[in-house]
Amino acid sequence: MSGYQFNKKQFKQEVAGNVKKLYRRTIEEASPKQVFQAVAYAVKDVIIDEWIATHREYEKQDAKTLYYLSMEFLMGRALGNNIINIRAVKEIREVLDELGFDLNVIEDQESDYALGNGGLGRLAACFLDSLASMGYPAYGCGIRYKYGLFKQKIENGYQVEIPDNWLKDGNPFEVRREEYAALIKFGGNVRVECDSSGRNHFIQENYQSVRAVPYDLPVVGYGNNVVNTLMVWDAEPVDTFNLDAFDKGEYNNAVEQENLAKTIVEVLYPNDNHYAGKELRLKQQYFFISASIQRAVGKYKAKHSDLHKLPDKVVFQLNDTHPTVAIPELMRILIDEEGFSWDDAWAVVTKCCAYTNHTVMAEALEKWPIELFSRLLPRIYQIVEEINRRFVEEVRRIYPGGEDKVRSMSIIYDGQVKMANLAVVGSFSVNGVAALHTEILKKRVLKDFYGMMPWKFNNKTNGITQRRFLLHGNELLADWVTGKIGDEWITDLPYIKKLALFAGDEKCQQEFRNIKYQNKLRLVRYIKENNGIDVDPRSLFDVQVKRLHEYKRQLLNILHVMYLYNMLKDDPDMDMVPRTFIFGAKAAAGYRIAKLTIKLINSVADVINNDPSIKGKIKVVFIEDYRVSNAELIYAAADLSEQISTASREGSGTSNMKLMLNGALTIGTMDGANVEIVEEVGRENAFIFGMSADEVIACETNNDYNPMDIFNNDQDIRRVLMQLINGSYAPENPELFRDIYNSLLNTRSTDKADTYFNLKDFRAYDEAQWQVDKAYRDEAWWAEAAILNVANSGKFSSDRTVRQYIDEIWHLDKVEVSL
Ligand code: 26W
Repeated sequence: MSGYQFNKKQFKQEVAGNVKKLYRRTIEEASPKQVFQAVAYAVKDVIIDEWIATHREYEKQDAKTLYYLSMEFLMGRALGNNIINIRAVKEIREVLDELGFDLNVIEDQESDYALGNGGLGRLAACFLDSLASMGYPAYGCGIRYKYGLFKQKIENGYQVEIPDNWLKDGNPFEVRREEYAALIKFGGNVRVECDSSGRNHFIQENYQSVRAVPYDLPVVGYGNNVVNTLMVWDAEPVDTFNLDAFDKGEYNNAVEQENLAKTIVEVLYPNDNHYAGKELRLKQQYFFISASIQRAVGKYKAKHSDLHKLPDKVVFQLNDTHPTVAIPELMRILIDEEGFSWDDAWAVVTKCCAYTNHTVMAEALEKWPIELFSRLLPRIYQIVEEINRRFVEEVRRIYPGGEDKVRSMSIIYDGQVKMANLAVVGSFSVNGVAALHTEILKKRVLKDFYGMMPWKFNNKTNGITQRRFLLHGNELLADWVTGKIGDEWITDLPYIKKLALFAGDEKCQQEFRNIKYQNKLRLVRYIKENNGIDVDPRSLFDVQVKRLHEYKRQLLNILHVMYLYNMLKDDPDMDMVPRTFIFGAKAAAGYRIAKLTIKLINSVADVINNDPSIKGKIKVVFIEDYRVSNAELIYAAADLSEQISTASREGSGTSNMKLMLNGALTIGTMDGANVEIVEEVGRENAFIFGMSADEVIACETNNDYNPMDIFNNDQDIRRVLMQLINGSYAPENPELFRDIYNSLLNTRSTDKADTYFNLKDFRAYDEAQWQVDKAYRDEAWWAEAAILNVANSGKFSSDRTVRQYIDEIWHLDKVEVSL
């Protein structure tokens, strides 16, 4: 596949040499952390030549380039992935063995690159892996946050957020690219100057500025010599405290500029699916967008003279609305700096930009107050106003008297700048992230836009990279699959379908069960070390790992555990398959009810795990600090995948795919990509329950759900709910979970109760859970279904997703790199 040969001997010398150079120690004296650094630099040496060669090839072919604009890239750790993708796992493991170190231990020394919250950020990382592995020119563009997503500690059952100082030991893989530094301007005012030819010039003055400096990170393709780039921007003050500033008495301004530079890239906002309207966040957005677009335009101009043809060579993908200022920023550059007319600029922008929507949750929609937006970005605001003026004119032309349409589609309305509307108007493509989600966008959330410009709308069902989530995360299963069908699945996941042939074979089922068991032992050890809880590896591992959000319904899961526990208390001999309920979830720091749900899960865990009377039939484990690196351990060990969001709310979900790929069966609602998972694997190999998206939406529209009726009529549910407020799980403070109880019933105010339909879906969920219990007893059936899940996961590779983006949106040129 690739021309290069890994040279073990040279690599070994380099590792030892690096330890000496970096730490003045011999390899025998080095700590695992030091060895990690030394190995990482040695790997970087291998990568760097490919990196240079790749970009030389891109230049030579003048290939069309994707800029994937995203506030978040949840990359996880780099070393293990890079070693896999340069295809040197075996060799490097041997080298380390010979040096007396264990590769796994060395990998564990690296911090996760947690520059993202959850699904959206990890999707961006998977796309970069697929783009490089398929050989397409692409840059990721983001922010080099000094602090990534907080680390989670559980203290007394509560989540405590610890700053994630991921760069404290330095990052061996990054390269600072001083030469691409860009100036970013905030605030001030816009002066209009008319030149002799009657043309207006817009000049921003009295602004504050920061210098954006990119750090490039290598994104290594799998065995193809391609190395792409993730550029993340750092902020630095612009000549602070220069004499000029003092002379002019601008001391304050100089200090403010210095502060701006310090704060702007300080920390990733930990909100997921919730818009908070913070000024600093808008600064972050404009900061990395202006810098990235400047770099893209600069790169284009180095080779081409006519910016009108920019769309032939450049495409910007907007990962949700967070990068939407790209649209007016590119307008600004073309008009103010390049002398374009409005119409010419608009023609270019609307051929370069494409927008992905990830969520229909109303509270996630970004709407900036005009006052804030125009104060921070005065010139950009003028441009947005003009985009809006022209767009509204067009709406009125197409729909005479259609003021309802003007209201719903206006970019500026009700004192706010609506970023989703701007993204749709300024893009040539608008896509959802699963078939159901895209339909909901077309029929509801963006209905009027769909009516007016249906050609823009398309679906791109999400995917995940099998190279990280099977090849790296589950070596045993990966080797087994390769042993059965060969290794084509690594670059062509649908090939894994061949495994279906073996699903019914008893010996294969036994092998599969053994692998699952080994992976469970690995997770049991991790849980023992990190949580101090003893878990029975023979129990059914029932896993729900994802951000904590009410719509994802971790609450439904834990209420059901409480209900099972009640049954066991009533009848300790109740016949059930022993289960370990595994949760992993971070809650946004300001999301009260989500944090309280974490406390509830931990409180329930405390009671149940310490009650000998139930004979260990249920265990509840909350895994602290769920993140990409420990996710890989969890997926590999899972039997059951909980995908139980309120139907219509989950855009796609991606943990559903990762768990399927690792042979877990899904218990879930018909939501997001679950619908397509079931389509692939067959309803008989999953446990589907609950209201459909249409039913949820109808129920909301007609307002005909009263959870109180269920509470009054279902004694089991009533009992569980009463336990939230009678101190069963919080004897020292019986009121502790009152807010959760109220969110389900809302007995006090006129606020709507249980907007996520927990109680309405409870019985159906319980029934599905008993089907799981029954199915798990049939070892052969379960192993067959699990293998069929792996075998039918082919559609959910991000290689497929990226292929569709390329064919239908990006139209990139493939590049071959040989060394
Ligand atoms: C403005 C605050 C904010 C922050 C993050 C709003 C919205 C977000 C993201 C869109 C949240 C997110 O990660 N959404 C998830 O995206 C995944 C990738 O497409 C989907 O699989 C998930 O269903 C969706 O919730």
